[in-house]
Amino acid sequence: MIDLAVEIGTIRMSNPAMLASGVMDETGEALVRMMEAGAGAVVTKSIGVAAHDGHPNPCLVELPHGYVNAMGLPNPGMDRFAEELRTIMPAPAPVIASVYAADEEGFVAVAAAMEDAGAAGVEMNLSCPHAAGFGMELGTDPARVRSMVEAVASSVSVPVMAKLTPNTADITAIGRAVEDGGGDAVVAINTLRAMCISPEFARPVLSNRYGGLSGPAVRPVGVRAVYDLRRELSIPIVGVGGIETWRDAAEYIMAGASCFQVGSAVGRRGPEVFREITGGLQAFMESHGYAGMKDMEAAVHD
Ligand code: RRO
Repeated sequence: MIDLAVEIGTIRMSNPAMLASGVMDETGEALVRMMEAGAGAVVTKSIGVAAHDGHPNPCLVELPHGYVNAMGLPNPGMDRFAEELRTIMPAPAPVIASVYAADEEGFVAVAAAMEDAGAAGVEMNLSCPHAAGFGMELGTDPARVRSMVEAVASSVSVPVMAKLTPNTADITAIGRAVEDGGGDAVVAINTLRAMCISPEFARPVLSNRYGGLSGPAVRPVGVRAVYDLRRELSIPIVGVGGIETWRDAAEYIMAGASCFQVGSAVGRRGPEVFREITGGLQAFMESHGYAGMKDMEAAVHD
C-alpha cells in the first residue's frame, strides 16, 4: 500500500485528509470522532479572544450542490476552548486551531492560548465572508495580512497557516503577503460570499442576509485558486472547497496542494468520507504509478 503520509513543517499527518474548520469540530469529543473516522488532522471551529454567540437562525441553507452558511463565528472563547482541547491531549492526530481576531494583538493571544493547550498548528482565519471587522475584511489587504501573519509567526513555535478568501481580485497577492510575513502554509479557499432569497417571504433566507457558499459548487474555484497560488508561492498549500471523492482530492493535489481539507462533505455524506477518499486515492496512485503524495503534487504544472 502506498504511504500517504505528509508533513507541513512539524505537523506530521498519516494521511493528507484534514477536517476543515467549522464542521463537527466544536468539542474535543467531536474532534476525536473525526480522527477515528480517518482524518489525518483536524481543524477546530474558529476561536476568538472572547465567547461569541453567532448569528440567530436561520443560519444555514442546504442546496443541491452545497451549503450557504452564516454561523457568525459562534465559539466559547479561547480560555474555555483551551480547557476543552486539553481534555483530548495527547490526541491521536494533530489538532490545528483555527483562530480569528480583529487585530495583531488578538491573533497573538488566541494563537498562544491554543499552542499552550496542545495545538500542533494554527490556522489564521483571514477569510470569513460575513463577519463585520473580522475575516475577509482584514484578509483582502496584503499589508494587513503580512503584518498579522508576522505577529503570530514570531510569537508561537508551531506552524502558522493562513486561510484565504476567494472573494478578492488576486488571491496570489494575499498568498505572497502570507509567505513574506513568515507563514508556513496557505489554506485555500474559504467560502464564497453568497445570498439566498425566499420569493414567498420576499426577503433573504439567512438572518444575516449574506452567507458563504461551500460544497461541490465551489470546487472549480478552489482548484483554480490553488493552481494560481502554486505558480507564485514556495510555501505549501492546503486545498479546500467541495472535496467529496478521491477524484476531487486528486484535482487539488495536481493543482499544487500538499494536502487537503474536507468540510461540507462530512455533513453531506458523513465521517466515512475520510476513508472513502484516502482509500480511493491510494488505489488511483497505485494504478497510475505515483510513489507518494510528493510525486503527484502539482502534476499539472509544467
Ligand atoms: O462562522 C461562520 O459563519 C463562518 C466562518 Br468563521 C468562516 O470562516 N467561513 C464561513 O463560511 N462561515
